[in-house]
Amino acid sequence: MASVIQWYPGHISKAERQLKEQLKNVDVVMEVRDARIPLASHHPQVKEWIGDQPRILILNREDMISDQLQKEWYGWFKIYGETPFFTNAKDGKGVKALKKAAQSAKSKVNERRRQRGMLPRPVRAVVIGFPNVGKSALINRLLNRKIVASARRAGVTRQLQWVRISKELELLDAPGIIPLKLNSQENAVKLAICEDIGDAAYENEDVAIGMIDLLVNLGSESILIDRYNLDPLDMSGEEYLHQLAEIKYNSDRERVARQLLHDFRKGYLGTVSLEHPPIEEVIQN
Ligand SMILES: Nc1nc2c(ncn2[C@@H]2O[C@H](COP(=O)(O)OP(=O)(O)OP(=O)(O)O)[C@@H](O)[C@H]2O)c(=O)[nH]1
Ligand SMILES: [Mg+2]
Repeated sequence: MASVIQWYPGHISKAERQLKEQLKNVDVVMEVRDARIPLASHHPQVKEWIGDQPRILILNREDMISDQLQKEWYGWFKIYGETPFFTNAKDGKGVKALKKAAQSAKSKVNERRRQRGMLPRPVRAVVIGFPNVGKSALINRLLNRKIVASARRAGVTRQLQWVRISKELELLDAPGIIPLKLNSQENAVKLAICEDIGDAAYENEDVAIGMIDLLVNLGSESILIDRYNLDPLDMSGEEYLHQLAEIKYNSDRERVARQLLHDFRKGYLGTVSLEHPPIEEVIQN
């Protein structure tokens, strides 16, 4: 029986409070999600927090999903009146378009200021999202220099930090914010697979088993067959993990679990998504 995944380190509740206060001072909110799991990496309270404030939706780690799937997500979000920006905060792909979008918020802000007889100022944007989705990396890209810490671990940014170095843009880096309770364990497993929650929250074996089951459910079992030469179709995720451990790792299940997760996270399994736009819902509505 897999243990329940919960992860809510102390710095997050403080950051959430401060973030809500700071939101009053910003012109535009950049909401970053993980392109591999745009739904599971969505914080359900974002809309309530930001109200009518302009928001730019960013699906980062675009390099980790296929071009075809990017098109599908783009179409899906468009149905809901949203325009997602796909970015790779590591190599900068898509960041120019994002700068442009922030720029247009700037002209609006300054038009209002001009009407009130005030001098123009840089646009103020806050970058929010789940932990480890690439918020700080994106800020470094937007500003073209390594100004805030960014690393492969959830919970790197612990405090809100204004970065004011450009005449055009002032950015507020925020710690990853996650709901107090992860109501959907299905989503929690996806977050764990993608390292968008800290590894203290889960057992590698549970998460690796969840990943195998998920890939099979998504019809992506060929990825596993290609990589590990073992077909998961006639077995559960648990059996698959056990068999693979026997064949390759001297029955060391922890080791095979780590390997599976590592291979996915490093992109060795290819551009694999863990979510697809919920098409049935669109057809029904
Ligand atoms: N492959 C890939 N890796 C990325 C991308 N963006 C960020 N990363 C990597 O993801 C890891 C997390 O990046 P951070 O910028 O620290 O993420 P964060 O959202 O600020 O994380 P917290 O501050 O912990 O909430 C780093 O190792 C980045 O190099 C991307 O577009 N593609
Ligand atoms: Mg950060």
